[in-house]
Amino acid sequence: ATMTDPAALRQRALAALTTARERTALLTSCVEDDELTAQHSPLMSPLVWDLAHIGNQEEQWLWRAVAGRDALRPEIDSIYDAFEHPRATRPTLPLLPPAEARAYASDVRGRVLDVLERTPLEGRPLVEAAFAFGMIAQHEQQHDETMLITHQLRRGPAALSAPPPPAPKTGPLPAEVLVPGGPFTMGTSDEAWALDNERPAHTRVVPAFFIDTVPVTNGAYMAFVADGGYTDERWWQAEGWDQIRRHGIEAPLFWHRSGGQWLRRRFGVTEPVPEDEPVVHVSWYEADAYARWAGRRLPTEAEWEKAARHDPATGRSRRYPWGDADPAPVHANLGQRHLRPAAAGSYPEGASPLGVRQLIGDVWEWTSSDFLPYPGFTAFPYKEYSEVFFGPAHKVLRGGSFAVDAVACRGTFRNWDLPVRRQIFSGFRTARNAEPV
Ligand code: AVJ
Ligand code: FE
Repeated sequence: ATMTDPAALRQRALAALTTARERTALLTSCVEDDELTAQHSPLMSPLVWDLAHIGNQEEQWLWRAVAGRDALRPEIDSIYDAFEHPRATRPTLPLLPPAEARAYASDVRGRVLDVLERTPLEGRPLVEAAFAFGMIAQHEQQHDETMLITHQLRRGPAALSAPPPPAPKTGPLPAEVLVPGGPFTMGTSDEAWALDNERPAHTRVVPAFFIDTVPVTNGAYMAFVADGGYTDERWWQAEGWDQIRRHGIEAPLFWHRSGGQWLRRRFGVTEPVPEDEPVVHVSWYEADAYARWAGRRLPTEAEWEKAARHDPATGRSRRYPWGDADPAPVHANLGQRHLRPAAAGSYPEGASPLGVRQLIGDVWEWTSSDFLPYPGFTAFPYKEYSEVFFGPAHKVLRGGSFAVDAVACRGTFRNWDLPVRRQIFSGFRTARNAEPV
């Protein structure tokens, strides 16, 4: 079945919406209701805000926009408008209490599944109608990642657990991979559920560069810390230096030193920092400082995508590093199946044609690039998804973390955040020029 077959589209939308709701239900039922209304960090919304916001976006885009029906709860739209209320102030809003938020989200979902079944996708602009369902499934999964971040920030005993990722089976890998210079196709014009900022496909010329085979590990990052990386201004951009001084930052978020070793709190459990795992919870400034200390630099966004998608044998850009097949568990650590990144060198079957590993899943990877529109960008379906964030304030992250569902992760997928952010599941890999510039 192809993505132009209405039955396949309907089936795919149903599966994506159902998977997202199962995750949402788990994330909002594994703690007591009082923990859903509490604010665990001023950086995050109360979990119950995310829950009703998920339902409200679904109501606005699928019930109202696609089905053309009247608003169910127009009076709550403004409470769940992310632009009207910054996260820190959301606990002060007249939020729907947990039981009502659950009932609202499930009422919307029941109606939307009915719409999905009855809407003749055939008779509509097929891609647009089908896109709206995919967009809403991705939106819910993005908030499921946001809610997992809230769980990570939450104090107290563990509420969530998952088996560890499988141990890597391969031997030593080369430290870096040479990506040859020349043009490649960046972005997409034909991926059905690609969001506005991933479009359109266009040619980029990227000079030859070397990129790390795997993301930077905790062990490598510890060497930077031990070498006085956080006390040597040489490695830091001014705003990053200012941030670590002001907040007394001396290691990634959630690390602390005890009995001569680094420990880390992860989802309510404290453990020694595992040296072979990709480092996570670092800001763009920390990633940038590490790279400079290592005599390297962050890859640009175009370099990252070329390393992930370019197939030198055919000159084509793949959907994913391993090819065009949708992600399966052998390819990448996605979907909150494991609540941690896998050891560096895992997922040989997810490698790119040139042998770069773990580009998809595990940790979001900071790039050196500002979040900017591609040539020919058009905002849809709303300016607030991407367009209002374009500019030098936000840096691009690529590849997705262990917390991202496959529906919201592609070789072309673009995430962005402020360079000071470190509560997100962010890591990085480094690069260097192959030729003198
Ligand atoms: C693309 C992850 C930056 O969470 O702010 C959720 C996604 N947009 N609701 C975010 C999003 C609207 C967005 N990120
Ligand atoms: Fe949202």
